[in-house]
Amino acid sequence: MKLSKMHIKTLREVPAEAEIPSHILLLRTGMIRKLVSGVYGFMPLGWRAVRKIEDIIRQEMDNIGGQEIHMSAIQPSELWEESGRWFAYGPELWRVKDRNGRDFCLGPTHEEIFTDIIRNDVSSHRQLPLYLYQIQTKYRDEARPRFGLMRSREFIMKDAYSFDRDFDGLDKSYDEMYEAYEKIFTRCGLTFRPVEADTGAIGGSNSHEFTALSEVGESEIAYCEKCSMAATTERAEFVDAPAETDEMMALEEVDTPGTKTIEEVANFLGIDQSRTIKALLFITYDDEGKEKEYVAAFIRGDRELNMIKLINALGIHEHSIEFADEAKMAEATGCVGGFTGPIGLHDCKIVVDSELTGLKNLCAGANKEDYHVKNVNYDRDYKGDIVADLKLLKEGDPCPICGEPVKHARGIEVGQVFKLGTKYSEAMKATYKDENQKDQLIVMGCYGIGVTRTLAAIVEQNHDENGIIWPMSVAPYHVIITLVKPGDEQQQALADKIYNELAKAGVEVLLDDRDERPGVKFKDADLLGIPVRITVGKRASEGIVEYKLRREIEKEEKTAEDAVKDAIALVNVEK
Ligand code: 9G3
Repeated sequence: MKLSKMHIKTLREVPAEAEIPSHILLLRTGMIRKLVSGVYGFMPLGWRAVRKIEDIIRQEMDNIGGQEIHMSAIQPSELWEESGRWFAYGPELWRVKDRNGRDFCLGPTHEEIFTDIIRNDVSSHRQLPLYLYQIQTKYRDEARPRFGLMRSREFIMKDAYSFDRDFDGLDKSYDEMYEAYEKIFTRCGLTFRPVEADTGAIGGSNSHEFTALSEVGESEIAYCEKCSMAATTERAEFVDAPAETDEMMALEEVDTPGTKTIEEVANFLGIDQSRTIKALLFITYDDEGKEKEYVAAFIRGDRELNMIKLINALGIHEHSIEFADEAKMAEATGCVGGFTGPIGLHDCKIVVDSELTGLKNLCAGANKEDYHVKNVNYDRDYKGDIVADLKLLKEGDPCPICGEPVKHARGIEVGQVFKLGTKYSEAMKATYKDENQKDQLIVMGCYGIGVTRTLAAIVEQNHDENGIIWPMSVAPYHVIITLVKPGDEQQQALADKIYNELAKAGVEVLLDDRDERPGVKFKDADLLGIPVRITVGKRASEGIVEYKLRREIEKEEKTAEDAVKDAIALVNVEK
């Protein structure tokens, strides 16, 4: 392809909203184009890279027997009413109406659609196991789209669904997909970690998130360098401190004026924060968005609350809970902002972190302005409506498996695999007849890859101050020939010769034949990040060119023949 003919618009400057490298670079290279907030189009170079990622995904899905289909992006509300999810999701579900006022959504995911296919088509055990997948545009009306492709409102996802006779079958399918994912992300040139993830509202038994390590990622993972523990911090288990055997002492109310925070009351009473009980106050909403109930969560004073664990303990959706307005809550429950404790609260759901049930003689708020209570003991003085692990595993906390202090890292969630079990087949009556002609529920798994998010993650992990450094496997082109003086006969002839030999060998080559100063061409070659640059300049008359790899500093002069040979060899090894 000749750069003088390519429809490309590189930018020197980008809008201030582009803050992270991938967003900046995908805009500066002209690979993506913003339409509106959270909605991007792909221009020629960008779309070539997206298709490379898709092709890698297709190869690995097909290698494990996946069959590609392509479902509609628009989905009738009836199927979501059957699965019970139509009312479960808030404004993030992009609802639309047709000309007759019928309700649809732009699909954020396709569990209902695939289950509907299967319940109509599968009737015998002989048809299972079955893997169907698609590469499809998805819609989620994010409240705060940001970071370009990282969190957009329209994006491309590969979503696969496995259908098995039983849970053993699901375990096998899950493992096959898991391994296929490792191959996909390795081939895409990503540094990633599969981590245990929260199954959240989608339910099901367990799930893994494939996280591309990156400081700008929104996912936070906890991992142990000593054992194999790796989980999103939302999911990470946290082992309770050992139960204490001290005598329970008598309750004692103490005057603690103005000590609204854990730190203040611990300092005031000269005790460690781990000897206090922290209260966090919430209000929950039902599916119609009406106020449901007040919730008071209690954890050890030096711990942090893990909101996902609280939400899972309450069995509600993420958007059905908010921090309470303490004054309003006080009237209804007797709590006192800054002095709330578990004793004496009423008309409020008490959720207690499991660790507190084993600790003795703690200090808690007295539900009275400027007062705390000492020697509070679970069971004797208060009980929880719900007792569960609510703790957020922080950096340095003990690994739940081996006790070693855990490490934290940030990353970009590029893939997620879930065991769904029979959540959808039960709701939508997707069954098959087993060997004894008995109806059985189909057991499902679902497996997503954020294709456009993967593109952004690759750029996040592969760039320098001059631009992108594409891994060969997903590079929009393998080689760029920088022709210093297009008007010069000898340079033009040599460049054309190299171009044709590379193209004939199946190398994807870009010829920069623009009427631009050499410096601009070199800067653009670095910005676009094409893996191999061959410069045809003043030594063309001697058949000598300059050969440089984008990911290395050094350049070397070699004959045009050697440059062609080396480029073909490198591309064949790395693509
Ligand atoms: C919705 C909206 C947003 C959502 C979902 C539903 C995330 C939703 C989870 C999944 C699970 C898997 C198949 C591929 C892999 C991921 N955000 N999820 O279900 F209505 Cl608005 O999408 N789906």
